[in-house]
Amino acid sequence: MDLISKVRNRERLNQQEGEALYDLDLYTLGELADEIRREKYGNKSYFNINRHLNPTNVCADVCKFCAYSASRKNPNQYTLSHEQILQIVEGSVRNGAKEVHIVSAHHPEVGVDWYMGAFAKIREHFPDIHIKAMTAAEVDFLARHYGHSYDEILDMMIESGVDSMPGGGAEIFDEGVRDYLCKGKVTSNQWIEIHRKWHERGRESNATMLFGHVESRAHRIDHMLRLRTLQDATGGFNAFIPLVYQRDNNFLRVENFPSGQEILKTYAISRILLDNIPHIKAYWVTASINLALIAQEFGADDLDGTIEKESIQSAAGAASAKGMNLDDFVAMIKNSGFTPVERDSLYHELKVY
Ligand code: V47
Repeated sequence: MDLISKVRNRERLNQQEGEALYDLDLYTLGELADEIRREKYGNKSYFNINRHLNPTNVCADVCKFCAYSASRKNPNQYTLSHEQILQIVEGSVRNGAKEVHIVSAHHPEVGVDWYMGAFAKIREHFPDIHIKAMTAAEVDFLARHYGHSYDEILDMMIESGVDSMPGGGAEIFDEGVRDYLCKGKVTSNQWIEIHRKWHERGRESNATMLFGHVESRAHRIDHMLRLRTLQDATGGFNAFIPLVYQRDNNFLRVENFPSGQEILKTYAISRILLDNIPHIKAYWVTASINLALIAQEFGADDLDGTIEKESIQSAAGAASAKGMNLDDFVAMIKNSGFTPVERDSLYHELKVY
């Protein structure tokens, strides 16, 4: 059976077939992904009202693509106190945020209690806010550096009030590319093990893929298929988030950046291959808002959120430092022909605009 018929019959594709999807023309691929997206969600596009918070940029690891951590290129170190973190969350809650998305660098001195204490304080003062915190890279770092098992760190997170885990730190699972990008950080198998353990605790998480740097199409497909295998076992992933590499202020030399077509194809292929991960998120921060809006027609059903302040990708050149105004966001989704639906962090619908 040919590839297009296989997709239309909702049959599972393997590595080779996944790679072959890239050879289809953009419109055919978009149509196939859009059929699946509309079957699941019709005209709805999801977003949430959230706040990104990055409590420290002091990092023991060196990832070549990172412009956020304090380094030779960014000598301005900071580490927020719990009081400062609480003040920020208080302001965001006042502005309507229902989720705080907390990702830190790998601080070698503050101790596990600084991380967990921040979550516990937020939980104590704001019992209703959803805390999405700690990438698997942070879990691995805290475990290794401070002498704990993954189980201990994950249980501490739950005791401290963390609700779900973000998808960061996945980068590209291929071991060769990963060694080149971020040797010494959480390995691919460890990233998968940590999410498996989190899901086994009845908790949900997301998964990212950083692409558009030195990886090949085959590496992207391999990355998606490793996630599909874990999802078959646990069902704990809510969303897959392809992150488009941002090039400024870092140590990764890249010759060829992906075209808009290549980015849209990657969204569409993820929708087709990841038949068991419900949501494909076009993270407007790295796709740019215009391409993210178009990605809604290429399989994506989620645009992340208003964010309020963004530090990781904006350090590398993305136009996201100040987040997105809610009214503008809603108007843009409407003008692009979709129905904006505000969701909570676990994708329950809160408001249809
Ligand atoms: O893992 C770092 C990426 C990630 C760059 O779970 C870069 O809902 C592009 O994981 N260009 C952290 N990306 C952010 C993240 C995330 C974002 C939004 C939503 C969710 C979610 C998770 O940022 C890291 C890394 O892959 N990153 N540097 C860069 N130069």
